[in-house]
Amino acid sequence: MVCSGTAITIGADSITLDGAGHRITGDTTGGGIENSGYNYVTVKNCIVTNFNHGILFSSCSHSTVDSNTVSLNVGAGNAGGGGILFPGGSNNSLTNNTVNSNLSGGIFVSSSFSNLTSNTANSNPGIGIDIEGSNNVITSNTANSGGNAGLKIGGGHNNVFTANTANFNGVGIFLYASDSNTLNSNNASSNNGYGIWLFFSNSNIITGNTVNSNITTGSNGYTGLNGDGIFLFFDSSNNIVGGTTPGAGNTIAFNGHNGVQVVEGQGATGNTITQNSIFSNALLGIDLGGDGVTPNDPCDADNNGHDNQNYPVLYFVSSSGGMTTIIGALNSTPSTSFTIEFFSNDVGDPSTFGEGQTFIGSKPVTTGADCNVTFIAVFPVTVLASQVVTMTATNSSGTTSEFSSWVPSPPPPPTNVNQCKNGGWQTLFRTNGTQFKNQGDCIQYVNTGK
Ligand SMILES: [Ca+2]
Ligand SMILES: [Ca+2]
Ligand SMILES: [Ca+2]
Repeated sequence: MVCSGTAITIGADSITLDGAGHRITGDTTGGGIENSGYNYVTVKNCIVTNFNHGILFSSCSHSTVDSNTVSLNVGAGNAGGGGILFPGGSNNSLTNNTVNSNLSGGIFVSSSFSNLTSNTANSNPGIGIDIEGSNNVITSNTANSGGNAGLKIGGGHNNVFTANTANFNGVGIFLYASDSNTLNSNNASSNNGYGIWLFFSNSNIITGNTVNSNITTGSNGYTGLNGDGIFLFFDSSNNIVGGTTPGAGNTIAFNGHNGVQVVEGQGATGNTITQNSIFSNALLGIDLGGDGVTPNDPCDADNNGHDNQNYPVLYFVSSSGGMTTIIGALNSTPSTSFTIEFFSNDVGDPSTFGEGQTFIGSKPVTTGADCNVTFIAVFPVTVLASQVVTMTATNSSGTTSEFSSWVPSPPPPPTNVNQCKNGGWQTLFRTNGTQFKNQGDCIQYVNTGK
């Protein structure tokens, strides 16, 4: 039977509608199942197709939509959801639904304190799953092959996304004006624009995700995007990509542009990129400003407002007996503490600047009044002769630099004996990276060049 207009309207609290696998089909007008304001309602095991919108729960709470198939609904209206829509309300549960091929989108939720678990929202020309509420828990859903974002958070805060899959969309996961959300262990790969895109979004935590092979092909959704793995855009501040606990690092590889791009906009700051595995991306591992390698400037004077944090400079790497020694330096804001992170890479990036494949360790350093600090870091790991080492610097407000060059550049030689007398020249290195034994050797070097 084909229904004209809305097929089923819920008219009381605490109703359970079990469709037992039966199908209701519309004539592209109205809703399949509608509930406006009744609570503790359950709708399950229904097949709902060819309406304007499939299942619409407006301002409902403590309600459940479970194990329905909601497809081929054609409404072009309401923000991102022609399939299942939950505008308003709270404490709802959407589980095990299949919501494919609805014209304007799969699932739209502006409820709060709700959970979405194990839903599938594939091949929707609009957004797969659109969350515009706060304090929701979104776990183990799949939103693939859509024409827009697979998962979107729009103006939603404190949501937790875990183990969701968003592949083959225009963008995998898109946060717009959304703060303090957590994205953990999701797969945002093989999308056509970006894997994860933050736009005007702050204080989000992005850990343990797989963000691979996002490459622009121009074939769907957001055309003109560049294929970055993770793109922090337009004043997105104080976000954390990665983390210091086991498993917190993201894998960000084989993307068609940069691994992570940060465009600071009008004063964004404090985006931390830590302990990830970033490799084999077409351009840089981290690009601040979207302009390729941003050169270091003396004392990092460009750091204010733009956060072009200077990167470390590699002097020397030696690995033997299961121990690796890395010597380098940082020139940045004076008398400031930083964390240097060290990575090994199977391949040196063709730019000679880096990516960061395998995290080796980190070391805190503090610059002197002259803006400089030289450091020696020793880690109980082996770096093969065929591998290269790169570094990042993160300042005390959490802003991470681009990766260093993997090509060692020897430190400048001492030029007068006072540099030796003042505690040594830097940390007493010759230009070939070998260490002076003592200050007498340094003075001899100044006097003889040997
Ligand atoms: Ca690269
Ligand atoms: Ca740059
Ligand atoms: Ca700088």
